[in-house]
Amino acid sequence: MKRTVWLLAFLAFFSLAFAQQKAEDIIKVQCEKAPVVAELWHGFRGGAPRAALDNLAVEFNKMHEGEGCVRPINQGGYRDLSTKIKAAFAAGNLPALAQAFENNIALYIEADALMPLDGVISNLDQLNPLFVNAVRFNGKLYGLPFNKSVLILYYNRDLLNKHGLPVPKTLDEFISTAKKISAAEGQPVYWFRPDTSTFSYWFFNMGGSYVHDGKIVVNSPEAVKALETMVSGVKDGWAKAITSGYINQNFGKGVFGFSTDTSAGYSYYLKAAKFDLGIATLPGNDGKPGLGLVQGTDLIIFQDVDEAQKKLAGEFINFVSSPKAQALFSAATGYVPVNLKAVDEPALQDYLMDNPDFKVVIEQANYAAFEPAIAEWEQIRFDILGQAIKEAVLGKATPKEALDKAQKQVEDLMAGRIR
Ligand code: FGO
Repeated sequence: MKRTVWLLAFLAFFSLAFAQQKAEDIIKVQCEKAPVVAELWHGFRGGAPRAALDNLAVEFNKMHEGEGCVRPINQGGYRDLSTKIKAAFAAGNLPALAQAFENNIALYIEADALMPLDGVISNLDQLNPLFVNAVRFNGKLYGLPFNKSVLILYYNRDLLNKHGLPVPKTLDEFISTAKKISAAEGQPVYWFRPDTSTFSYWFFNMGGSYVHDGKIVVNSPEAVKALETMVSGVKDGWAKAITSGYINQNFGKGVFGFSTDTSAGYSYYLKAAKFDLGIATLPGNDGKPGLGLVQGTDLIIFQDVDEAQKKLAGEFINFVSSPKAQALFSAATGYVPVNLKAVDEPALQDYLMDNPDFKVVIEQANYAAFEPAIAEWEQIRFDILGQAIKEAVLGKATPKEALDKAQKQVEDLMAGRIR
């Protein structure tokens, strides 16, 4: 029995790696013959997102044989990607296409590096207006929402059944359910990464906002309360901070009950879970789902490449945002279909029939929240706010102390005093 499981796991892994290699090899051949090559720098290290992106490129290149090819190139994780793009500004070797968060777009606009996409995106009126709005800066479009995720609730259905408890619908119910099960199991069952993404769940749903009177504020009363909830969860034994790797990489190291994590983790969670994995809209307030942070990226086109590459890049963004491409990409990965017509596609209809849970991702996208789209935000969310969250969760400072210090750093940064 054990051997069979191992064999199956090995075969599944091998076939994925093999499929990935195959798509990459096909693209290599496609691009060797192509008169125009548009590079697409991305932050997908592997797994279903990378395979799905490569598959889209293979299909696009087939349709444009003799004309040109798009070549996805992984640059590490998302932050490595933005670091490499900043270096490419100086080196003058920018790609035609890249993934970017909205705050990256704000920064690249300051460098006058981006091609406006008004008149380029042919599917515009089919795209989710929330996502489109987020890529509009000073009235102009600078990105194509591509792989946009939303925070959802992941839960262990076996564990809830064992304890005879329903899926929590409100913040209070969430905490009391996590407390009850944790007490009965003798260990914390709400798992979270002590970072800005998890923090955003508690922060937004406790009424928090990062912008007050045009200023970035990370130490508001709501922020302190959100961080105190995470810290007290750990102290009171109902929450566990996962300090290394993704949550799905930690299954097997204790009893997993819940997490509030990106919908793009769905394929990874499904693969890793040895329990009946459930997903639900986030516990919220007043009978409504909670607000879920939107993550994932948009596709951008850099100005400083030749016209033939820009034209091909424009065709690529239209291809990947079509209803069919979005249906396939979403079903394979857990990203929200950015094209509202994708749900009518047979590929997504079939997927929803087999996986009715997936409706959750589509429903949660109606309760979405964004972080500020300002050029400094990436540094703030990782090096300032992210550090403060870690310090407080690891007990090195109280939530208030950590966030007050972070606020001072934010103000120094915004005043141009630190880099
Ligand atoms: C990730 C990061 C940002 C910004 C948010 C920003 C930069 C967060 C968060 C920091 O595409 P999403 O939803 O999910 C990612 C997807 C592809 O890699 O799959 C998720 N994944 C991957 C492997 C795995 O084992 N499990 C799994 O869930 C992966 O998270 O993006 C969410 C996680 C983080 O990267 O640690 O977006 N994020 N805002 N990053 N640079 N800048 O402004």
